[in-house]
Amino acid sequence: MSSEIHDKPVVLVVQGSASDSEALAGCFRTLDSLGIPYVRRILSAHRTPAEADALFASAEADGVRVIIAAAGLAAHLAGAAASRSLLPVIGIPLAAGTLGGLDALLSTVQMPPGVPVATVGIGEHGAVNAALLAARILALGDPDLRHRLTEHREGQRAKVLAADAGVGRQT
Ligand code: RP5
Repeated sequence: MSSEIHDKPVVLVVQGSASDSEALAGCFRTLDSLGIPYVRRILSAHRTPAEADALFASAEADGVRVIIAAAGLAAHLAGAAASRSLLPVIGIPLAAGTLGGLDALLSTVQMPPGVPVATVGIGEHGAVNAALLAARILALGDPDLRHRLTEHREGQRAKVLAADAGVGRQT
């Protein structure tokens, strides 16, 4: 299992538009930093429904273990993935229009029972958490990745404690 995870892409990241790239930078950076191989695609559930459907339908057979789908506005991409595949799907709602991402959040999170999407927060912070959530899922079968996740968490802790040490304390 462990070697399978290291040999080929195990995360499929699909974004609904090229315009979503900036918001997703942290997702890709986090996957890279944890050494998780991924495939990145740009497909839309509304503008390229046939291509998106084919991608999701074949993802598991292609070796993918977790799908991350990011879209803005009436975001249907994560739901489309979850309806076509039995893989765990993580949805990232993006702020792309006048509603600041609330539209995408509700479209992504309010799935009907039977078709689950694990929805993270709106935008770039959610994008980082999507990568970390995918990593936690994969780490269930990959002790090396679990170790890297532990180090990542320790790094976060050290950063906060260093910041705390750098400010004056009231006595
Ligand atoms: C969504 O519509 C995309 O995910 C993007 O967030 C938004 C706007 O897309 P573009 O018009 O910039 O291609 O489907």
